[in-house]
Amino acid sequence: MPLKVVVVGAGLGGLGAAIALNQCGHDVLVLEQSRFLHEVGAAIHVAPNATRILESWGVDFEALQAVRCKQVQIWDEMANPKWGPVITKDLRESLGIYDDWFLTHRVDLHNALRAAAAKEVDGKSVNVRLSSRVASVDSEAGVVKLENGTTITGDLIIGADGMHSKSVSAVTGEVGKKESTGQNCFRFLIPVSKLRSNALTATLLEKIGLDGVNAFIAPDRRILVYPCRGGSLLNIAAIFPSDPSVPVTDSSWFESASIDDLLKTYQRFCPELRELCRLAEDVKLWSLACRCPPRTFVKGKLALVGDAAHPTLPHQGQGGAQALEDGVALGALFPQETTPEQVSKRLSIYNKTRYDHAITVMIVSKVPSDLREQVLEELHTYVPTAEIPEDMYAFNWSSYPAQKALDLLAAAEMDP
Ligand SMILES: Cc1cc2nc3c(=O)[nH]c(=O)nc-3n(C[C@H](O)[C@H](O)[C@H](O)COP(=O)(O)OP(=O)(O)OC[C@H]3O[C@@H](n4cnc5c(N)ncnc54)[C@H](O)[C@@H]3O)c2cc1C
Ligand SMILES: *[C@@H]1O[C@H](CO)[C@@H](O)[C@H](O)[C@H]1NC(C)=O
Ligand SMILES: *[C@@H]1O[C@H](CO)[C@@H](O)[C@H](O)[C@H]1NC(C)=O
Ligand SMILES: CC(=O)N[C@H]1CO[C@H](CO)[C@@H](O)[C@@H]1O
Ligand SMILES: CC(=O)N[C@H]1CO[C@H](CO)[C@@H](O)[C@@H]1O
Repeated sequence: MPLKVVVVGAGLGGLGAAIALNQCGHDVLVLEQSRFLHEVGAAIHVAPNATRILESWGVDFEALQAVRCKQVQIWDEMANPKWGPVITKDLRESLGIYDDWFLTHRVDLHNALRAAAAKEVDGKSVNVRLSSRVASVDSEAGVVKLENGTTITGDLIIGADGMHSKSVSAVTGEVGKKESTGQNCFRFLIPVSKLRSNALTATLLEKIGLDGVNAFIAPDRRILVYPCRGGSLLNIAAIFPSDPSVPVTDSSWFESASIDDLLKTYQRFCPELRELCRLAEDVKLWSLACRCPPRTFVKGKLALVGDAAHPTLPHQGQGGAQALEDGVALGALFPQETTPEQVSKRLSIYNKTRYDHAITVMIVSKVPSDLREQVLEELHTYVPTAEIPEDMYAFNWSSYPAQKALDLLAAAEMDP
């Protein structure tokens, strides 16, 4: 008998878990609050370990309209080279990792996952129900209550409702409080054609190319630039110190900001970068507030995945990748023959597979890479034995969650 799986939230993490569990032969229902009419977001990193997972699920790479990332270049705020290209082909060779490394628009990735979820596997596909907002989850009974009063019962519940998760409270017993990290982020996209027809930004484009990530770094603020959608759009994320007198709010992905504020924030940057800011369209403000992660990812029949479990900030470009890793681990742990009685034990192995790794990436992602020693103490409060990874590329690229889950499962079965 297949398991009845209910997934709360159809973001990247929820769709990923749904695809993995449908491929195992389970009956998967996804409840999504929105109608996907205004799916937003800028570009997103899809690192080698995430592309590996997408490939194993049969996600259509063409549909991602991705740009293959070749390198990361670090510049100062005057657009002078600082450390030269950080990632070259050689580094990939030294890590022995050759899976694709993509830069893609979040909407393209989301659409590609939706298409994969709609594909039938052995006569079954994921059932996604839109306009279905979940009000609460009972983790022990496996009951999800919708805002319209309907209740739905499952053998396995996946809490994939993101940064502002409600299902997390079914695990922790409290509403996750947001804390300021002292940083905010402007996000916007500019058509590359528009940048090419402006003398200042055309010069900048020529310098940085369209095949990688470029970071322009001043001591307390930075601008990150990379292409997506086949190289026709440039994505900009600009991180700067937040105003400590402004209280942390439940900021949404839809909050807007003004070009004037953007220009003021980067007035000390070189004319080419200021021009880039001036050409911005539809600037969004992402308040980089952080929610404390829960002490466990599982309780009763409920497993948290993605930002609900580990609300990850953008410094490592790993938020999306970690959400997909959660899904592939679940897929490895719930083969077709799994019975409802086995769910709780399997979930404790899921927690073991993912907790330390995802929390390490999450905590390290709160600060720029060069400052990661600063978060060691905080990391130790969640993962006492954790070390700050010496090389974040090696750490975040050499993660094989499906294999790890299978190894832990085999060990647990030898020693029940
Ligand atoms: C609109 C949007 C824009 C984003 N833009 C960017 C970006 O530009 N760059 C970046 O790095 N990251 C962005 N992210 C975050 C990024 O997608 C996540 O960090 C990462 O993909 C983890 O995915 P997730 O599935 O855990 O969370 P999310 O992708 O946030 O998905 C959570 C899903 O759950 C749904 N949901 C929430 N509450 C409920 C409820 N009560 N009932 C039912 N459904 C619910 C939401 O509508 C959403 O679809 C964005 C997220 C969203 C939702
Ligand atoms: C409530 O929402 C669910 C999920 O979308 C739907 O199946 C159900 O018919 C709705 N019930 C009512 C009373 O509107
Ligand atoms: C999940 O893992 C964390 C970290 O190892 C641990 O503290 C917690 O107790 C685990 N939860 C369960 C239910 O095993
Ligand atoms: C996607 C990716 O490779 N993420 C990060 C891994 O680690 C390096 C080094 O800290 C980051 O700069 C990458 O962005
Ligand atoms: C989780 C996952 O996809 N793991 C894969 C990571 O990549 C290696 C080799 O590229 C595979 O063997 C793993 O299965």
